[in-house]
Amino acid sequence: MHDLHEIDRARRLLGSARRILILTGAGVSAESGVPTFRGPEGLWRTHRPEELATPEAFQADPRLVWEWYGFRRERVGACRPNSAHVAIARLTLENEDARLVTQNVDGLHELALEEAVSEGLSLGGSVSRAAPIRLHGSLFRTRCTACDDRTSDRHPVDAKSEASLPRCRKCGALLRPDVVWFGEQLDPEILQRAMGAAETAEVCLVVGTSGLVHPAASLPLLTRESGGVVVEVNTESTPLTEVAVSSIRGRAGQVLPSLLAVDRNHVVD
Ligand code: BJW
Ligand code: ZN
Repeated sequence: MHDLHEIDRARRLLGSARRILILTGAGVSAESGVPTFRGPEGLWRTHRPEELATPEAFQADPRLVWEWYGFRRERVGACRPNSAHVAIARLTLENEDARLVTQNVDGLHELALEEAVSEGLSLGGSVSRAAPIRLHGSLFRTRCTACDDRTSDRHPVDAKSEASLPRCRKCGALLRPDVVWFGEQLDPEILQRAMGAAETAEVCLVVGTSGLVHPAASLPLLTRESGGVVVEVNTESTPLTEVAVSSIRGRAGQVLPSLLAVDRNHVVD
């Protein structure tokens, strides 16, 4: 059971802030049925994600890597946003100074946002501002290995042989998932936006990330160096626990709805 006193303290911190940055990782989607990366359930067959999510792995065996992404596309395609995604979507729609930065490639934040908007929850704020800043790309997009053409792509992947792998419509070269692998640079414009949000945030709320992968894991440190505070929600402690003023042990889907049901009376406009 999570500590109600700690949740209350964190809720007051969030309630008195306007500029809020929410940084999410795989743990926010765990209750939707999306496997996290680290830990036993992150294993796919006998492979660790660290061995597959690299340009070297793709170069050595594109079929194997595409098979893994095909499996994940199928699995994630059957998942629904959970109450954490919904609470975050509401906050970013209601508070125009809130920003969401995600490391996730599963598209569940986007889906929660679309659903909140179609339920009439947009309170006049811009929906594109509420859209997540995606640090590591998307499972449902591809990029050409030759001409760099990017498209959205929700098709099942035929990874029976190298000849059946997805190919570029423009130049015929092999496509790759449009995600950021280890050792690859993040899109500089996207990283700049995320760093700007981290620097100006009064509170950085970090949800369900191991805090091991950089530069994502450096964003809360940037908030702290700029005079803001860090609040963490995670089932375990992480390297970010020690920089957080408040760290709540619990599941995102259980904690976030009460944490973000912010009493707007606390807010000084
Ligand atoms: C729950 C829960 C529930 C469970 N509720 N919580 C500085 C220092 C050291 C190294 C580096 C550095 N800067 C750069 C590097 C190198 C490298 C890096 O960080 N290495 C470290 C691992 C050592 N970084 C990079 O290479 C990055 N590129 C870069 O910096 O370019 C310049 C450069 C290159 C080389 C050297 C130096 C500079 C790119 C990183 C790209 C990461 N890509 C992946 C794959 C994306 C595509 C895909 O999905 O296939 O991104 S790897 C994988 O890890 C994925 C994730 O987004 C990312 C983070 O994982 P996350 O979200 O934290 O998930 P988990 O599973 O680890 O944790 C889940 C957490 O949730 C746990 O804590 C649970 O307890 C918790 N949880 N259920 C709440 N219900
Ligand atoms: Zn091409």
